[in-house]
Amino acid sequence: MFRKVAMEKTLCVIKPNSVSEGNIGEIIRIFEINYFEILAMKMTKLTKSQAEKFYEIHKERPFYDDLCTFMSSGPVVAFVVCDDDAVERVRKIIGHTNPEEAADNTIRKLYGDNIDENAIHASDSVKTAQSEIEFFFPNFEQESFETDYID
Ligand code: FUP
Repeated sequence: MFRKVAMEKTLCVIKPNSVSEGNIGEIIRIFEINYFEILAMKMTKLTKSQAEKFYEIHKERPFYDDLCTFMSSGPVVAFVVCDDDAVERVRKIIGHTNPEEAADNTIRKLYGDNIDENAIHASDSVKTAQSEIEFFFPNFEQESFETDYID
């Protein structure tokens, strides 16, 4: 039975501040205890131009250059999670963009340093998730073991 195929997927990126502060494990654990299934994961260091491409949608915003410099300043951990309603549920557990405004126990509240270095990225829609998964995992649909997942 191919139960996982129809489930919603989203992309998360543990940002360089969380990696350098030693919070990868704690953050992943939050996804596990919330019953998300992790389908793919990779540590990588983005070049500045890769970060610019990933955040292209923000290119007119005043923080764009600093954001891209930060996102290319050290390794990140990108991963794909799936669940019913994954995009919405993940946005809820990561919390508000600004850690100061984030709800208690959200990832950004727990591990974000400030609005610029807010610990984690997560896709904001199903459509964005598709292109962001493709960005970090270009062969995801072909290679993912989800297609032969046996329940
Ligand atoms: P979010 O979807 O919660 O990640 O928030 P946005 O799409 O509004 O912003 C994308 C990223 O830009 C944030 F995660 C962090 C960065 N940002 C800043 O660096 N400064 C700001 O004032 C706002 C956002």
